[in-house]
Amino acid sequence: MTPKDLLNKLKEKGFGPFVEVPCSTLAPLIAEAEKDPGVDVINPASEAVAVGIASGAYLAGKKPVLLIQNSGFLNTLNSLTSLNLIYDIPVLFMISWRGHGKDAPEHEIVGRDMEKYLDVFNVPYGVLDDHNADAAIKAADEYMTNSKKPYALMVTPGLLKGECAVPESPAYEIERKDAIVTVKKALLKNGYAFVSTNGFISRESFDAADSSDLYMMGSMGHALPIGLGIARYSDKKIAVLDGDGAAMMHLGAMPSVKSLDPKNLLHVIFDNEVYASTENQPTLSKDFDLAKMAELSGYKNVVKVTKKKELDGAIERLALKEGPSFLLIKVRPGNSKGCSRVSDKMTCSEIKDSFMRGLNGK
Ligand SMILES: Cc1ncc(C[n+]2csc(CCOP(=O)(O)OP(=O)(O)O)c2C)c(N)n1
Repeated sequence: MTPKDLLNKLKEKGFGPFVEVPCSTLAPLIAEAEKDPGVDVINPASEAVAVGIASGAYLAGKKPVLLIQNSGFLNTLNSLTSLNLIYDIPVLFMISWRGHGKDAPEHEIVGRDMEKYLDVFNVPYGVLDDHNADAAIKAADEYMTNSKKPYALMVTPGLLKGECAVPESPAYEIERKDAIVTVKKALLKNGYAFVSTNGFISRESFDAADSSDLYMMGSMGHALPIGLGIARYSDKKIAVLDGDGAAMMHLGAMPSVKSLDPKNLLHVIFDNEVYASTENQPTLSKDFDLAKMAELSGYKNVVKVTKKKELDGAIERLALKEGPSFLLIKVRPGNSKGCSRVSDKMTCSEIKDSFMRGLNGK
């Protein structure tokens, strides 16, 4: 099925706006919607926010569609159960079914039990294939009109084929991989332990130096909270390597820095203003200064760099300072080629064991 056909069928039934938090499986449909001037695309920072915006759009008379990954469906469950299902607010969940068949370990559990989750939360669903889009969308529309409850359309990996448009690159000169290499080199020398966010940041970090880091595969947006927990109970210096999209997904973590005041924490965000790992859809950081957020959140040292020549000195200085410290590095979109998933080399449990041995010395 082409993403354009699918989008047109949804438009014909009056669906929109399209509220998206990306998954690479849905990337061609998101790209198609982004370039259609007749479609309103909204890019909130998390699926939990997305379901709120979509619900508001319904209240104002729209027929909203959520475009989200199944891991992100789990981020919507509070609103689903305590808003949509009890106030009768229908939104169409279009959910990528990662973990349907062989996939990366972070998708295994949610993928295997996806139908059970939908059943348990009383969300009827259809699984899109190459031929059933008309019937599936009609069934969704009728159910939502009659019951005023949410409905889900599942999209399996590989179903949607097409271009994933890349927005114009910001003119930043630093490549994310080069920044990761520079940061890791300086911090390893100073005895830091690392927690790195999911997606290509962990892959590139593993490729840069195969140290005993907590390379996250899933739980997007939780690198900082994990780092805060470690920093509070460890004497080691802790570096959190984060993405702008991931950090903003759970931005509510940052004010905890003020109350916990971890002297041994350095939070580094590689800010490319997009979700590079899922084909460069825009995040909100183009117009939201994460360094200002860090200042408000009580980090003691806050530094922002946009130029290669500033990065070396900035990281060398921050490595030695008492924290909590924050470094925002503006980098170019895109991913370096040939970096394999860390989980192709180690199981998640092995990653954790290796990290704990490095941290605790046993
Ligand atoms: C809850 C959840 N929603 C969506 C995804 C899909 N996903 C994986 S990596 C990623 C992008 C990460 O973007 P960012 O943190 O900005 O780092 P970048 O890849 O741009 O360096 C997304 C959206 C996910 N893993 N989990």
